[in-house]
Parts: sequence; structure tokens; C-alpha cells
Amino acid sequence: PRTIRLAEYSPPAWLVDEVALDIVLHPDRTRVTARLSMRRNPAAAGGADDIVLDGRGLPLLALKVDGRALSPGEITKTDETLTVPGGLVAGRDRVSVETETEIAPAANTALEGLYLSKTCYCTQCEAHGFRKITFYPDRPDVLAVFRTRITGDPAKTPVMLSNGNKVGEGTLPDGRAWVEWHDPFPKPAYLFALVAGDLALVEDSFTTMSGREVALQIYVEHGNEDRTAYAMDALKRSMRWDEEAYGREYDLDLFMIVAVSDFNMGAMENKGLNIFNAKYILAKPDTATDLDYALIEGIIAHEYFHNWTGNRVTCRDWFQLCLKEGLTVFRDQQFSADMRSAPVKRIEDVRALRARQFPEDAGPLAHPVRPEAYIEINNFYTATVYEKGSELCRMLHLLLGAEGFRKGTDLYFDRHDGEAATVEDFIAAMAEANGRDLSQFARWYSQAGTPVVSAAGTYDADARTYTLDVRQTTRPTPGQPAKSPMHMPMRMGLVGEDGTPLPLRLQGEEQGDTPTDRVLELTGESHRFVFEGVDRRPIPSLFRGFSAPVRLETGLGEAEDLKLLAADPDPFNRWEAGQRHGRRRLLALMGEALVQKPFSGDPDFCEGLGAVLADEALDPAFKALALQMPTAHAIVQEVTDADPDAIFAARQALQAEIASHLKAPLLAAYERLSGAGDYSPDAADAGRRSLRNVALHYLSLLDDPDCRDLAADQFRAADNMTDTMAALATLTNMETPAREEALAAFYDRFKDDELVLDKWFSVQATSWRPDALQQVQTLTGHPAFTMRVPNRVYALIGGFASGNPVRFHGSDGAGYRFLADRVLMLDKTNPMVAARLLPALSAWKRYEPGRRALMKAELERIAATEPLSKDVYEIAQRLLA
Ligand code: B3K
Ligand code: ZN
Repeated sequence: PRTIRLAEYSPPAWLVDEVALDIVLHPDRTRVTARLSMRRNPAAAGGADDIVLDGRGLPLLALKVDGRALSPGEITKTDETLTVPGGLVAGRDRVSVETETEIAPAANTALEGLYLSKTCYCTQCEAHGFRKITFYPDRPDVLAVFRTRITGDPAKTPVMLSNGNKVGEGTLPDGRAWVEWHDPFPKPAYLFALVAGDLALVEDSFTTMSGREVALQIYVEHGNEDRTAYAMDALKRSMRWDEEAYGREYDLDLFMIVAVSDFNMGAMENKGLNIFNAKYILAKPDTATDLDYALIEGIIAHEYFHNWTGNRVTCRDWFQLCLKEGLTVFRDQQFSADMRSAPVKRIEDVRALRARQFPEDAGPLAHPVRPEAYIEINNFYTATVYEKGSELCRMLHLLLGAEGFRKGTDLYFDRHDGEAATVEDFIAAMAEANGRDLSQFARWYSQAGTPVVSAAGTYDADARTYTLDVRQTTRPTPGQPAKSPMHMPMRMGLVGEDGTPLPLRLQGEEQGDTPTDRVLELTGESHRFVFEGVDRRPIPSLFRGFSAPVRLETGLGEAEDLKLLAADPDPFNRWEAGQRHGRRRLLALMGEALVQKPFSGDPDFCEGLGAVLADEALDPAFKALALQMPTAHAIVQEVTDADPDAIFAARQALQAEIASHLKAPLLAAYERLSGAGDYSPDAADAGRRSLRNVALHYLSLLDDPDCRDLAADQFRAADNMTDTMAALATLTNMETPAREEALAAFYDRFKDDELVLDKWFSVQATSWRPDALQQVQTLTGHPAFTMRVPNRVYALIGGFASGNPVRFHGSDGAGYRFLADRVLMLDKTNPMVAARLLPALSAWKRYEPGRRALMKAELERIAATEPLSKDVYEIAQRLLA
């Protein structure tokens, strides 16, 4: 397979001004005619003036250039491209190219291009799906106005949608129906969409800031209309928020969303016609959890925000993916923070970053936020491009201030509206709008790896000074042995033992109104900051709000961490101190197990957590986060020769200790929070449920008559999916007849509800009972299981491989073998999903020699299989390199 490189970018020789598509639907023989009005690109280097169209596996049924039919001998066609030699169009600056091809949506199991989700036609074109529909320069720097005519059987596809506005419809003499859509905004082909099926419509409207009325439409399967209200509400809030926060107004008169059952990812921001995985649209209290609601809100916002960051200003090439994704994730995170609790949202986002992006950046798949080479671009829709990309925007926001950041985005939109831009363009707009030099900051986009910042402080009581030394280093990553220092903001404070904020006056600064929280900029390998007028020994609270995506070595001891847990005025660092101590405890317990010492206790830590639990001033959602100990995955990143059984045992021991120490207050909280009343998915109610369910989790670890029935009782009494799932997850881990009863009752109630059934599969896949793999294997034979539906694969296979840190890693390697078998099976039908399962093995080098060898053997088995898709081939190669 061929490697594509950023350094090899060259502008297209030909552009497309307009494209007229004529699509006649049929499950096995869909006819696609495309008429492209092409123009020589004045910006192209000249020379190679062949017209090159992408087209993957497409038969060429007819080809006309300026109305003249060309014979096969006049052109070059491969399985990937169609080339009209420059000689045939010499001297012409504009040409019309018309092609005709035929595709089979029903046979498209890769769910890329045009495919059928159940009986509904739909498309996924990003990144390279359009070339599976018709011959076209399928690259994001070719922007065209699309006119799309769809013809179909009105009985089967009464609804036929594409981008933009509907400009015509009618019926043919033979009874077939046609509609025509026109999208006035020039766009790359990856934003094209088509949907056709028998769908129910839910409508609403939105008045934009300039007073234009926009029709909002959500299309779902019949029967799901009552699950769209939250998504619609989230859409309206997103539209308002983008006007207020970024001055961005919606541009078409119609905004459509379609929910489909079969979708490889979360959703897609096609212009005016977003297509969503139904999981991120449909919700009602008895089918969706609080997490589902939060994800719906965030993803609706994300796709909507792409209308400006991605669609109006798009990417020059796929290496610039973070330009739209990092910025859009940042925007959706800001939105959710505004809609909910900002500190809680920040903690959740950092948890996700650490769970997914840090391991990526520390392992064989590490790559810069803007990668420099790929074999299959779909493999680069990663946590690094998305989540770390968002962190880079967040750092700019902190360095430039909210107003400065807004000036920068205003300039960026002004300058590049209607264009395909680069990361350099974005940085230049930010820098120029603020008169700042961001050249060192730009290194974040090209240098991979998570910087490690270590801090050390000394207090001089006589001089009343505190000297803080910080030093940054970044370990080598694949292809980047030597690293340079990064420009990063460190938001920080100094606090007294009781959390009192101390003034932050740096040596040489004037006395006066001294802040207690400030942003210091790190640019060099090391910095020394001397604070004056510090009248007591401070505890440093560094990188508040996680102000840069680094690993921080604080140099603090346990006493200091416990004080920060009790009193840091920055909620993020308060949580962080508890996590740090939790990690310290887990490592200590693992050490004790190694030398066969009985587990020691840490009553001070338990008391500290108890104080958080008791604090009336704290948000329950925050308490729930503070009470949860670092995950097994996080510990794998902290040790060498990781032993999953030892990590599991240590976590169970630590949690049991916390549970027994705090039994009374946890029980009291559990009772107090059992809020009756109408369910609301809002952040406050969700926070109370979350804390209550954390209490349930802890209490169920106790072999105690007061707690034994809590989960089963909750399962029976629950009136919402959040509480049902929390109880079911707890029961699924337990050895009790109530377990089977609950699983059976749940199945019985929800067997016809595919989204809820996914939860039933994944809760069993993530159980820590020793027979989990066996259960998963049995479930692959369940009549409701299918490898054809990505959601189901992610629920069962993905749930087990990525969400079961103890049983996936069984010491006999059976879990690894199971995953490899499934990846190979899936590679034949849906390579993108197959490749997305594989990173479950990416930390293989971090495990003890036995597991390491077993994981490696499975990776080698995959890599040696032929044929293999580019998707899986590339990931397997990189994992083994
Ligand atoms: N842009 C899409 C992702 C497309 C993934 C292609 N494999 C969704 C999003 O980020 O909004
Ligand atoms: Zn996106």
C-alpha cells in the first residue's frame, strides 16, 4: 500500500465549479451520472494538466468530454482513478466532463459511499467515500456547487434528501418520483450526502440573529418520533450559542438531521444534512442514560458547529484534519461547559484525554496533531487529532484570552470563508489578530508525544520567597527521536495548608493588586520563578484546569496532596490531587502484593474522600468524580511489566477499603439522593444520580447484609435508564441469582429496541467475572448479535477489548485471540470498524512478558494475513514497528 505525505501536496490541476448529479436508486444497480463543469486551476504549477478523477471500483459506463463520447482507448482507467489525458483538452480552460457508472448500495458492507442502512439509502463520504459513488476529484481543496437529482420508487423512498434546498420534484410517467436539490455553498465532495427511505419527520424552527427563519427537520425511523425532543432542543441551543459565542449564523433556510442504525462512527456534518448514528439522536428517559443525553447534546453541537469550522472554512488536505476537528471539539466542549457545570465538564474531558490520547501519544501509534504521512486516512480520526487538537485551541484561548481568541477566529472566518485552509492559516490569523508571535506554539501541531513537566519548589521563610523550578522534556516517539521545548501556558496558584490563596508576585514586579491565580508561559526547557512576599510555606497548585496537555510531576508528597484534595480553590486540581493520591495508593498496594504483605490501609485518604462526600457546598457530580479511583488503563500507563490481575486486585482492595471506611456516609448519601419526582436529564439531576450510583458501586463491593440487595432493589425500582444500567452493571459483576434474573428481565423488556440491546451486550462484555470471555463468546452466537451493525460490534467486541481491563487480558491469551479472530473476520466486510478495534492491543509493550508475547503473536498473525485491508494493515504495521 502507498504512503501519502503532507510534503507531497500539490494543488489540483483542474477545479470543479459545478456538478450535476443524477442518481437513480436501486439496491443493486444504482445509476450515477455526474456532469462536472471543470476549470483549469490558475494556482496549479502547470505541466501535468491531465484531468484525474478518483473512482474506486467503479465501472465506467459512459464518458463524454465537452459532449464528445470518448472511447476506452483514449483514457486511462485503474481501479482507483480515471485519467483524461491533457492532450485531449489542450488549449481549453473550461471543460465539461460527464461520466456514468453503476453501484450496488445493498452490497456495500463497508458503510462508506452509498449504502443501505436497513431499507434506508444513506451516504458517508468523509474522507474518501465519494469516489465510491462517482468519478470525481475527491479531495477537499476542490469546492463545487452541487445540484443533485434523485429518482426512486415512491413506495420505498418517499423521502429523498440531499444537501441544500429542494428546488424541484415530480413524478415520471412510469410512476417513479424524482426530487432535485441545490446547494449554493461550494463544498468539497466529502460533505455531499444523500438519504432516501421511508422516514418519519419531526419539525421545528429557529430564528437566527438576523431574523431569518430556518426550518429544522429530524428524520427518524417510524416509531421513534418520541425520542427526538432532546436532540432538537440541543440543536436550537447550539445554533443560539454559536451566534453568541462566535458570531456565527446558520446560512441555509433548512437544516436536516437523519438518524440511521448502521453507521461506522458517531455522526457526519454534511452540509445542511447531518447524518447521525441513531445512538446520538434518540433518547427518552427509559431508554437513554444521562451519559447518552450528554453525548447527544455534545455531538449535535459538534456537527452543527462544523457548519463554520469545517464546511464554510474547510481543509486543504486531510493532513489538516485537526483544523476542523480540534477546533470543533474545542467549541463543543465550551458549549457543553456553558450548558452544564464547567469544572465537571473539564474533569470529564481530561479523563477522556488521558484514557485515550495519552496512551496513543505514549505508544506505537503516536503521531503529531497534524500527521505527516498516512496509508489510510480513516486511521487518523484519532484522539490525538480530535482531543489533543482541542487542547491546542484551548491553550491558545488561555494565552490570548477569550477576547483575543475571538478576534482570531473572526479574522480566520473573514479571511478564509469559502476556502480550504491549513493549520498555518489558522495560526497566522490568531497571531495577526493579537499581535503575537506563535511560531513556537505551532510546534504543538508537528511534534508528537506528551511533554513531561517536573516541578520542584523551595520556600525561604526568612526571605519570604518561594522558588519554583519547572523543567519540560518529551520522550521520543516513532519517527521523532529528538524533541524541542513547547510553548505552554501554566495556570497556577500557591495556597496555604488550608487552601488560602496566596499572592503571586514575581521577583521584580511591583507591589499592589497581586493576583492569586495567574498564567505563566513556559517556552524553554527550564524556568525558575521566584515569588516574593510569601508569608507562609505554600503548596503549589500547577496547571490549574489542566492548562496544558502534559504529564505533571508535582514533587508533592501525600500530605500535600491530601491538603489540596481538601481545599484547593481550583476544582480541577482538587480532583487531580485525589487522583494522584489514589494512584499512589494503587501502586503501593501492588507493591505489597508483590512481596505478599497484607494490604495496608490509609484512613487519612478515606477521611479526605469522606470530607468531599460530606461537603454541602460541592456539586454532587464533582463528588462522584472525586470518589472514583484511577482506572486500570491509567495504571498500565504508570508501570512497566503491567500485570492486569495485580492491578485489578489492588483496585478492588482500595475500593473495598474506601467502601468499608465510608459505609455509613455512603449509605446515607444513597438514601438521601434517591430523588423521587420527574426525571430530567439536566446536569444537576444527572449529577445526583451519578453520585448515588457511585455510592451503589462502592457499597456493593462490601459483603454486608445492609448493602447486598441494593442493586437488585434499584434494578426493580428504577424509572430511568441511568439507574437501571447502574444497577444492572453492578449485578452483572456479582455472584447472585439476581444477576440472571435482571439480565433476563432486561432482555425481555428491550429485545426489540436495538439501542438498548447494545447496552445489554456491553454490560456483559465489561463484567469482571472470571467467565466474561466465555459469556462474550456465547453472546456472539445470540440471535440478536450481528457483525454487520457497527454499534453491536462496538458494544460486544469493543466493550470486551477496550472496556474489560481484567478479563480481556486473561493470562492464557484467549481474549487476545478472540479479538484478533474478530478483527480478521470484520476486515472482510467493514475494514474501518475492524481497524478501530485493533488499538485495544496498542499498549502491548507495557505488559509483563507473558501477555506481551501473546499480544504480539496475535498482532503478527493479523499482519501476516492476506489479503488485508489498508486500514488494518497500517495499524498492525505501526503497532509492531
Ligand atoms: N467528520 C466526521 C468524521 C468522519 C470520519 C471518517 N472516517 C465526524 C465528526 O468529526 O464530526
Ligand atoms: Zn468533527
